[in-house]
Amino acid sequence: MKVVKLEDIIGTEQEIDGGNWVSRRLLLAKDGMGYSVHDTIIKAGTETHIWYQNHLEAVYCIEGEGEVVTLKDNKVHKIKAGTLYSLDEHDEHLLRGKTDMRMVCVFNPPITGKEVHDENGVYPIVKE
Ligand code: 9YT
Repeated sequence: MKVVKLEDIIGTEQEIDGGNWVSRRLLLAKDGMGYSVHDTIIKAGTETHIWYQNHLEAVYCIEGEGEVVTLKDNKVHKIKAGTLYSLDEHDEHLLRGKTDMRMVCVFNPPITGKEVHDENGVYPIVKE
């Protein structure tokens, strides 16, 4: 069994500053679970274009509030602590933080840690 503490991830290469967000990767592909788990802060006042064409992601908000706009239908989905959204159709979306939001994110397939969002908000598949 493995125990991972957020305090041990902060300040390491498993903490990634994406500009609009900071992602602390608790579990990655190397951990062999078949998914990755991130504790991510979305910064207040930001809007991020995201389109995970190669991944499925579930996002559970545990602090703060904001919204997700799905671009295929321009629907605005309010997000607050206790709300989960699941990008089950690789949904292209805008993520807006009204306040700082703290999100627990699960990716399938798992992130390796080397991905950066490209100009289309996409994470490529990285083979380890
Ligand atoms: C909620 C979301 O997709 N934020 C962007 C960062 C991503 N979750 C990550 O790499 O942790």
